[in-house]
Amino acid sequence: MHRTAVKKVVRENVLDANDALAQANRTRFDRAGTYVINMMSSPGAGKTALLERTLERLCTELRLGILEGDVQTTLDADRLARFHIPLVQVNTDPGFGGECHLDANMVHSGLPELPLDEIDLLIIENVGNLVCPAEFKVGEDVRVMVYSITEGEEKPLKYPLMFRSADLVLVNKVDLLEHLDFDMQQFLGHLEAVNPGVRHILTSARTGQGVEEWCAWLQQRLPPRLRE
Ligand SMILES: Nc1nc2c(ncn2[C@@H]2O[C@H](COP(=O)(O)OP(=O)(O)O)[C@@H](O)[C@H]2O)c(=O)[nH]1
Ligand SMILES: [Mg+2]
Repeated sequence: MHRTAVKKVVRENVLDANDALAQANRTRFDRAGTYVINMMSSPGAGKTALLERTLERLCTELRLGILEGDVQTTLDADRLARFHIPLVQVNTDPGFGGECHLDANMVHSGLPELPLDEIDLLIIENVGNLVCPAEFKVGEDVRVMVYSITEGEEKPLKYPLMFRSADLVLVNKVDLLEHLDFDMQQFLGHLEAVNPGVRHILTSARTGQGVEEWCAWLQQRLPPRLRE
């Protein structure tokens, strides 16, 4: 077989194996009654900053839990520790070869440290990367992508996978609009081209813009027993 064809088969096998593990995670989440969000973005788009805003808003209303993915360090977990909610850090280096994403097995490895039966909503902050995380299901109910306007208008066209797989796109750092040449209409056109009809919300973790709308979206998606 040609080398490229072999690589393709190996890759498909890896993704099939991951899908089976993701399904096992899913069964576990369902049994515990835990709704799961997979939050993805490039490094620095504002996932942790938006999570801080989200926890400030929802902590008293829902039983939340966080699984933090990073290549190294517990820096993001440390930022969220003040909320005193169940939180686990999964580092992909060295345990998982420094991978640029979380896969179903890595998420599975963090679950023993989370009291799932006591968590209504688990938010997984994936490793920062604009491509890899989108390839791996981890057992989530929905995918939320955070996109920073500092990344430019054309990225949906160049790196379509994550944009295409997102159920919601949080277009973040809009407080910086006046300082950038970012063309919002053009960006939204590109987003629509790769993921027709996908919902987006303009957010700023700095000013809090859009956080209410995002939390409302989130609450709408929850099973009826968890809604306000
Ligand atoms: N101006 C501005 N800065 C932001 C916003 N969101 C995040 N940041 C900053 O962007 C940097 C990366 O944010 P972080 O939450 O760590 O991104 P993550 O890597 O996706 O988790 C930090 O310096 C944040 O303070 C925002 O809405 N507006
Ligand atoms: Mg982060």
